[in-house]
Amino acid sequence: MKQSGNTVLKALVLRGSRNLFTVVAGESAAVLECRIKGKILKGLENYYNPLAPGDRVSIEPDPLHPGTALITAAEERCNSLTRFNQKGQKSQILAANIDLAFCMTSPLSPPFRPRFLDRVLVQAEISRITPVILCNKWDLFDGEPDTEERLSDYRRIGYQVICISAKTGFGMEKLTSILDGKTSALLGQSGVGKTSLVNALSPGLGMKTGTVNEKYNRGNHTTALSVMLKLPGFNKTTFLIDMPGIRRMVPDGIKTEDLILYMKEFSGFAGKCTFGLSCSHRSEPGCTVREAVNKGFIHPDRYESYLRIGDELAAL
Ligand SMILES: Nc1nc2c(ncn2[C@@H]2O[C@H](COP(=O)(O)OP(=O)(O)O)[C@@H](O)[C@H]2O)c(=O)[nH]1
Ligand SMILES: [Mg+2]
Ligand SMILES: [Zn+2]
Repeated sequence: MKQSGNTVLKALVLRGSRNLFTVVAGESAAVLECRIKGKILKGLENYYNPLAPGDRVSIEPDPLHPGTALITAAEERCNSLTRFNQKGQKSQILAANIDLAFCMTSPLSPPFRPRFLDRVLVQAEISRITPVILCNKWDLFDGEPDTEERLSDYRRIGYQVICISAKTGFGMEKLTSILDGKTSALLGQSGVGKTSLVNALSPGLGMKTGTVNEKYNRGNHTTALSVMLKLPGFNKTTFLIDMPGIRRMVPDGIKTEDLILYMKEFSGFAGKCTFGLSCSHRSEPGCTVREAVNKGFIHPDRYESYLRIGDELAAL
């Protein structure tokens, strides 16, 4: 295709900051460094970052500078995983066009944090991306009953939970069978082992991993940008997006009153309370959500997450 004398190619964004992107293009799978032509992409002006790994774009290779190109347009996305960027007060795109969101935690080092998991699950639901809970570092699991109980509750409400160890290979067969042929994003706090998992799945890539900061028992932020990788040895449409550790996952794209719709076991109660859709599920009489908590259908910790995420949404 010719356009104003320049060759236009289709490309896939592998990584990017706010103005410099790495893409892979064409049959030759050439990797090119790109900037956006005219600096702004139509339709994406209101995002914190215009493009993310997984985005599909049109590019014009720069004949004067081999290995570089200009991005001229972005294709419409099937979906995008976003979060609210508080600094920029805008939606930040973490990944685009993905099939699975692996919500990654660890039982220890860093400690199991279901509260964080709930936020990531809500965001995946908002984005209409199937979440799968991955509990890595299972080799460190000490049998803590609270962790077992929470993981089994996530299974009960309908999430797939896979316990793995990037270190020993435990659980990897199950994981590889579900990610084969798909584009998946790895979401989780720093130090849970996202990059280690990428390396375990494709040893040749040798991505840099961090050591868990002993003092705070938190990881250092080793991966500064999200990066999309093609996994060798799998179906050729298998990609993984390794993301930087997310410290704060502020929900993006919903109103406070709609939060209930994005929490799996809560959603069936929407509109069923005495005060109908105007119930905040906090103190109103005849609240079916609080009744479900009392009856054990909704886990008290999930209800606590609901309250906290709701407070945060209301304060945005
Ligand atoms: N024991 C154990 N340690 C792991 C496992 N996976 C990763 N680690 C360690 O956890 C630390 C953080 O890993 P990294 O992959 O950088 O985490 P990321 O921040 O989520 O990308 C490194 O010291 C890894 O060696 C695991 O399955 N078991
Ligand atoms: Mg990492
Ligand atoms: Zn209610």
